[in-house]
Amino acid sequence: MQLVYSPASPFARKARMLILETGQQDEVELVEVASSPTAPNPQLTAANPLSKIPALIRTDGPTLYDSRVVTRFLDARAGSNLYPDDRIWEVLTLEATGDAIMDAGVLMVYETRCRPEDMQFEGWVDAQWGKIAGALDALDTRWISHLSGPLDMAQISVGCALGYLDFRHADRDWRKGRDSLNNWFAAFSQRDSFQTTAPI
Ligand SMILES: N[C@@H](CCC(=O)N[C@@H](CS)C(=O)NCC(=O)O)C(=O)O
Repeated sequence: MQLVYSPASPFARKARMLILETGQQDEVELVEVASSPTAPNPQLTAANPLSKIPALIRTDGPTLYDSRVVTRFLDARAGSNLYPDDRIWEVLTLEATGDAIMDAGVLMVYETRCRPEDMQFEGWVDAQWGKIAGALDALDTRWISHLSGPLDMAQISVGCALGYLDFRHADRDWRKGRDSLNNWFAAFSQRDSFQTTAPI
């Protein structure tokens, strides 16, 4: 199998962390591409018609895309139970929260990187940050007990989302006023799988 990824992508990082956590690194080759909404990479488009990273090319079935599909497949394949039945709806909702933080954070980057300067809209960028701030507050006040439980895909998603905020939006200071989330992330970010997949 091949995982089409970019080192900066938080969505691909979810899959890369899962691969390391479940010991599948010898079975998934990492194929690096550079792509953007305005300059899609042909190799990526061949794997995923939406030209979005990541995609998992399989030899025995169709290519999978959307990080949540890729991670669910790789988890099932390894039998690693990162989507445990007994708390599946919480895990999926929390994973969706992490993914939505990434979506908004990536869109903020695209606004300045992909749009001509005279078409950029600061109010729209701030509105994306508003979504992120709301999600961070929810994580800080409602989800710490779940985040502190046994490792699951929700924690990996939230960890990758916070790592992306540090990577691209450090100036927004997401930690301010969110001590519980900050403390959780300080411990989570010590994992080898997190450190090995740091964005560049
Ligand atoms: N929902 C998708 C989002 C993936 C995504 O937006 N990836 C970004 C890179 S971080 C991308 O490929 N963007 C290109 C585009 O939007 O055209 C997933 O979870 O895989």
